Amino acid sequence: MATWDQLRALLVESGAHPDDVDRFDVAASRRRFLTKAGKGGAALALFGFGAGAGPALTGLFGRGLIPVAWAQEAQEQEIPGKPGMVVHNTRPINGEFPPHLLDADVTPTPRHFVRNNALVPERAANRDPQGWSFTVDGEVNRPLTLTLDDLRRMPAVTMPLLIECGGNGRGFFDPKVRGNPWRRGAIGCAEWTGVRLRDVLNQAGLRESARYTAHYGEDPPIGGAQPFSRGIPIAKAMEEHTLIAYRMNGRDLDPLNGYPARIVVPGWIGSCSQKWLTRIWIRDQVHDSDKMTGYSYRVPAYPVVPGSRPPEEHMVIATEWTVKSMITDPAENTRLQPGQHVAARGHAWAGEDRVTKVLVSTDFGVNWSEARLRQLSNPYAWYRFEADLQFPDMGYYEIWARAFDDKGNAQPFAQPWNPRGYMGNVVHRVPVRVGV
Ligand SMILES: Nc1nc2c(c(=O)[nH]1)N[C@H]1C(S)=C(S)[C@@H](COP(=O)(O)O)O[C@H]1N2
Ligand SMILES: [Mo]
Repeated sequence: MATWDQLRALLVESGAHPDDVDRFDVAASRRRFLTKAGKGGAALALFGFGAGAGPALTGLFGRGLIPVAWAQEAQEQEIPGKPGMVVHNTRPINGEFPPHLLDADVTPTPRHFVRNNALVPERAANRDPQGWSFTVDGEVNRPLTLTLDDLRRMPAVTMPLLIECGGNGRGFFDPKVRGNPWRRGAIGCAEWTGVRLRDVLNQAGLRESARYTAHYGEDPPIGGAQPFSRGIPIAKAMEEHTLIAYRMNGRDLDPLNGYPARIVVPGWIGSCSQKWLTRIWIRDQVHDSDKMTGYSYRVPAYPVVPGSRPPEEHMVIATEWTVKSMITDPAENTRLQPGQHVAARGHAWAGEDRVTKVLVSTDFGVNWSEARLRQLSNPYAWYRFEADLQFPDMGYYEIWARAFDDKGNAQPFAQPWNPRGYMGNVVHRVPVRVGV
């Protein structure tokens, strides 16, 4: 059996950047390396190449370009309801799908990522709505308790909405930061059905003193942690696209995505979208749970030196996403023939802002052309972009996509760094090989 060090040496010898190899030295994949890879050839196979492909790899593993290994991991672990999910953890469950599996305008439930801080509640696992309700209390005139039937009797809305984990893209942070090394797939745009949160809050009657929400769910914490809880300012809670959802893509919620009901706060980091909802506490101050304070879901108020630790009082709550895009077709590492035309496509989104254009490049950012761009439904669903590309000559290329918003922001080429790896929005680079 090969040791990790032997495999690491082999991959580095084959042209992989040591930092990129180490990025995969996370407990889960390490275990798989040790059990699955008997010798060097197997290690290369894990990275998507046949034995003897060593020399051809040189140059392919530029920094940040090591997606093949990751695609391979997808087959390793099956989570019920989420076939093919790339699983970072099983306790709690955390997993994502690679961009080429997220091409649909509306993300199918089996392809919607899962980000859990705690265990899946038994009620959700059993899909048993008996006895479930949630309360609204705190700075309200009429505290409420609502059952699933109560929710279903209220006016319902249905719309595709983006949920994206604040840590999506963390895997591209350099130096590495702790936390799930999400690549690009901790995002989904499912069609959610539910009631507007503001309808529920209006029913409870917000007091003048109401300032912030505090959300609670019934997922049992692991290892003595506080129950996972975050909140949002009242203005965002009252926004018409902020929902309490009880249907996802026309069905009951998936147990992993919050059955029987969850909050959906589109455009903001996913942690605002409390799953397995049990309580909305209206507060007269900014919510101050563990996950609202310190370095949790907070970013420095100014750009910091990569790897440094800014003082806690310089950290501010992470809220809405900034402009981003993702190429969903072709898949990373697609092989093409010289002269081949490629209809490239993907998604763009911009938190609270509007996407104004997406530029694409096939020559490492030297030349750019504007993709066709369409807003698909509401501003909190992703936009579609498409571009006709051609690769006349053989060689190694990358398709780059860069989205711009109506505030004049664009995606960066190098990921700005923060201590916990939030809000990653570096340009997506899809490697393609033409006749090589
Ligand atoms: N009760 C509860 N709600 C939660 C979480 C959690 O751990 N417990 N995780 C949050 C985080 S960090 C994210 S990114 C989203 C993920 O939603 P999804 O698993 O449906 O994709 O749920 C949020 N809601
Ligand atoms: Mo998240």
